Order: sequence, then structure tokens, then C-alpha cells
Amino acid sequence: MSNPDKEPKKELTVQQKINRRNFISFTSFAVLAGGAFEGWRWLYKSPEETAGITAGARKPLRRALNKTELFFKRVFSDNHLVKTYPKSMAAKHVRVNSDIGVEQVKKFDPATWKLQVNKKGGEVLQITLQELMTLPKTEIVYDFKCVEGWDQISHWAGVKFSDFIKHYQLEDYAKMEFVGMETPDKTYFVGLDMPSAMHPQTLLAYEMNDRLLPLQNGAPLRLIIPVKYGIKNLKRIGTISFSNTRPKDYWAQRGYDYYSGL
Ligand SMILES: Nc1nc2c(c(=O)[nH]1)N[C@H]1C(S)=C(S)[C@@H](COP(=O)(O)O)O[C@H]1N2
Ligand SMILES: [Mo]
Repeated sequence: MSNPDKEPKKELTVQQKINRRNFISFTSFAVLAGGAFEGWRWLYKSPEETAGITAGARKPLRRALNKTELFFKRVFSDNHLVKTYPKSMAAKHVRVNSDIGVEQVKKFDPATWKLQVNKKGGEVLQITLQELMTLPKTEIVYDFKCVEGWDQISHWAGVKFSDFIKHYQLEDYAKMEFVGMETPDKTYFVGLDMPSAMHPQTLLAYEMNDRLLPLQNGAPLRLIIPVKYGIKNLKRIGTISFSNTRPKDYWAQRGYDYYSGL
């Protein structure tokens, strides 16, 4: 004879199981929904990033944006070449746009200028223009684009940044994430992601239209980085440095996109 107490007890256990499952699914749903809401509130309430290189986004959002940016950089930066044109299409009168750090034409003496490359341990490599001109020369004719809405096909020549890295045995530095460049007076400065700096069309340019650069266009040496908008094409390079953190960038500090790629 079976124990009469056992049957109802077993049924209760089944009922309990059902109850427990209901409880689990409802609470999980509530927890997830609550989590989503809390996540949104957390993002909404979290502090804004420190204004500097970039500004205006919540800190966690900026972290996510940086990740996304990195993803697209990896997908698009490698080996895509900017369209080039025949020399005959290059503008004879090249625009002179903005002149921060290059305005003092009289005070600046291109003859005594040397490119400074900051190395580890405070060591500074000093390179003259004459020395740079002994390296292989690369030319490019491409459509230079300014964020202000103009573009112009222009002709430049100089040393490929990647050739420069090889020649001065800076390969270890090129393994870092960023390059920073500034004018000798440090009033204009740009930060570049390494893949764009090492892009085969990026030049340390000293010529425009087959002549040495005019001062207003960046003599003695300027950056020509066709994968970026004009703002990144620093005129009159004073110093080059390497880092794994974003170097300061003049226009990014003023709200423009740090990457500023085309
Ligand atoms: N030192 C320095 N480099 C600079 C700038 C500047 O103000 N100072 N302006 C940038 C911008 S916004 C553009 S569009 C190009 C213009 O180059 P260009 O004067 O040779 O046409 O230089 C870039 N490099
Ligand atoms: Mo520009």
C-alpha cells in the first residue's frame, strides 16, 4: 500500500518546479529590462570625457567609439590608394589656407632649420633638409581636400614617411600606435594613427610643382598625407614624436574629428 502522503507531495514538487521556472523567467526578464534601463541611466549620468583631444562624449561612449574607429581603421587603411592625376592637371597657383605656426615668415630661417625626431630616453635626432634630400624622392599629384569645402589637385614631392622610418632605423618606433608632429613654435600640431602615417602615399614633402616649398605652403618640410583632410597636413614640421597614446591635435581639440580620414 502506498503512502497516501506521497502522491500529493510529488505533485506539489512539480507545481513548485513550474512556479520556480515562471519565477526565473520573469525575474530574468525584469533584471534584463532593468539592466538596460540602468545601463542607459549609467551612460547618461557618467561623466563626460576630459576635454582635450576629443570632447563632448560620455566617457564610456567615447571608449566604444574609439573601438569602432579602430575597427574601421583596420579595415580601410591598409593598401587603399588615393586617386592620382597627371602632373598637367596640378594647380599652378596653389592656395595658401591657414597659417598657424607658419605666419612668422621673417623670424623663421629655413637655412638653420633642422627636423627634430624625439627618441626614447630624451635623445633627439636632428636632420637637415640636405640630408633628407639624399633619400629616394617620391612625387604625388592628388586632390587635396580641406574640411572647409574646397579641394585642389596639387603636386608634391619629398620623402615617403615609410622610407624615412627605414632610413633612420625607426622601425621600433613605427610599431607604436601614433605619430605626433608640431611646428617649431609648437602652436600647430597634429596626431596621426600609425597606419595612415605609414601609408605608401604619405610624404615628408619639401617640393611643390617641382620647386622647393614656398614658406606659406610649409617650407622647409611639410606633411602630405593624402588619406586625410587638409587639417592634418601640417606645414613647417618642427618635431616628430611617437607614442601609444593619442598625441594632441589642434583641430581635434576644437571639435573636429581626430581621425579626419577621407
Ligand atoms: N602649420 C600649419 N599647418 C597647417 C595649417 C595651419 O594653420 N598651420 N592648416 C591646415 C589646413 S586647414 C589646410 S587646408 C592646409 C592648407 O595647406 P596650404 O596652405 O598649402 O593650401 O594646411 C594645413 N596645415
Ligand atoms: Mo583646411
